Amino acid sequence: MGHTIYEWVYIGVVVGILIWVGADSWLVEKHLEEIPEEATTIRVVAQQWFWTFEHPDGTKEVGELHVKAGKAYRFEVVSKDVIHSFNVPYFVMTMDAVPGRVNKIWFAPAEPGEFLIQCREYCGLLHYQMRAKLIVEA
Ligand SMILES: [Cu+2]
Repeated sequence: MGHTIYEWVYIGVVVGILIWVGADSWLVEKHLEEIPEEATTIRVVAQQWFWTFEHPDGTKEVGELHVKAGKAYRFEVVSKDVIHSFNVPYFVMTMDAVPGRVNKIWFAPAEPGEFLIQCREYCGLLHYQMRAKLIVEA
């Protein structure tokens, strides 16, 4: 009893669909994770219990981050003490801040506005106060 031609066609169609869906999701993921060349790098420093943001020109902001709408930003997320997590709920952006490591994530806000930045990893007594404000300027 061998396989009939119909069984081989069926197997071929199923395998084809799996390859197509797999390739498509791979492309979407690549697009989401690939940081644009022109993105401005901002260093995000987490420590108990506040955020510091360092711009390319050396200026630092504590508890506030000013960016411009319509531009792309690459965040290099680091920690000075324990594990934290950089989280901007509005942009569904989360990246762990791990001592000794530089984790990267990017975004490109389209519209001006003010948004919450918070720590999403319990990091000690005042974890709940570890917040900052993201200000997207026009
Ligand atoms: Cu924290």
